Amino acid sequence: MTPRMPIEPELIAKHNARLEQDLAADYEHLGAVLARRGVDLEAITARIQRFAVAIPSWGVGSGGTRFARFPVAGEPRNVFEKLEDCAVIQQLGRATPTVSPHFPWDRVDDFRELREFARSYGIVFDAVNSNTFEDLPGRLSYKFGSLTHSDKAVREQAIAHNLECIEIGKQLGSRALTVWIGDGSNFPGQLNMTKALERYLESMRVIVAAIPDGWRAFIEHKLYEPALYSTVIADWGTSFICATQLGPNVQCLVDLGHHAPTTNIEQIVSRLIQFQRLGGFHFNDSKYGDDDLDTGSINPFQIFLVFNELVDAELRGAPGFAPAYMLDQSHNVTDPIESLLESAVALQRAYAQALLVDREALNSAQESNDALMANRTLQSAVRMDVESAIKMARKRNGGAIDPVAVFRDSRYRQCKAAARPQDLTGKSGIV
Ligand code: RM4
Ligand code: MN
Ligand code: MN
Repeated sequence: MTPRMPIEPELIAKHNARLEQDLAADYEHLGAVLARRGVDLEAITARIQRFAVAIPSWGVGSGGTRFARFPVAGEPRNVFEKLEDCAVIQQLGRATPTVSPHFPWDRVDDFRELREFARSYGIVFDAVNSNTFEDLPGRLSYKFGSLTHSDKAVREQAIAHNLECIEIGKQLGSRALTVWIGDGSNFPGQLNMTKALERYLESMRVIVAAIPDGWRAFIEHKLYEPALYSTVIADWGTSFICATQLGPNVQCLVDLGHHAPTTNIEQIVSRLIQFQRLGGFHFNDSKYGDDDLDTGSINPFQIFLVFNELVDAELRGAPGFAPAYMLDQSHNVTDPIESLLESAVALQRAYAQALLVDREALNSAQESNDALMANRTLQSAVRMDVESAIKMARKRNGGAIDPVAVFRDSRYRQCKAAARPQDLTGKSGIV
């Protein structure tokens, strides 16, 4: 079955035709530069073609801050419309074939129908995300925690929600559950830190027991917010300890924004790979905290260094290495579709540059304590302009050479602004 195409394929073809010649020349030049270094460009392009990152369903709605949210006209009002936008991103960018849903935000009556709807666009579902950080009317409150709450009834409600997410995930064809909790405290002394973690483990044991064969559970740490003094799963150390306590199918998820500024995230990644607990990533960028800015917009070098660790693991066949990639960002001032397109490219760029690192040279510089040459090896890879390889990979995968240009020219957003009158009580994005 040919997937439904929200953008006219002729429009992509028309744009590509205009850019093809320049791309061919740039690509040929890059091929020659890399050949001098003993690198086969075709092998790099083939790897970029296989690179995939999931879109979070909530990412296609406008985000917001504690102060305000400025919705983009025509933003999706429900999960079906979110999938339609995700299909645009995949059709143009060809790096995002999966969508990660969040519950109860994406709740529908018939999940089989939802799966079929996604399939009609060629999209499959990635990890299911549970939400025990927000209250629902008529339910017990998570104001003082969920899986770690002092009241057993609240913990049971939070556990039941995660079990339900697993059931939904089975119907959607997901293979993982991501658990992020907002539990923690705002005042020193408010929480018994030991008891809270004990209760977390107790609750998670019940959830993990329900994880189907072949699935993984990802636990996501975050150092602050909404709890502003302490969080129960604050850092990778706590996350790692919990994963090892909970079982081999439980792994740590690294959200780039969930660390203190200046934290050496690539080293965390290396540790988690070494001990086979790297579940995957929520990619975004940040300046101050969990800013959820677009991937690569603030510190592209950090993303490169993370990918340097990932490529190292990939090439040496590190045991148990199968990280799941997802974007997790809040688009407050841009069109989410454009931001997500550019963010996926930022990851492809970091990946491609990491593939260009001369691993042999790096290893020999490291072994001989030649710090300058080791760093120069990384620097010379990160300075390479790999844009033509990324564009070629996208074109070969059937996408647009310049996805944002096609998106703007398609007037998709303007059409949706008319077709999706906003219900201002509807919720999209992280608010
Ligand atoms: C959290 C965390 C979770 C995401 C929510 C919306 O800060 O990053 O992954 O599900 O935001
Ligand atoms: Mn996240
Ligand atoms: Mn976050």
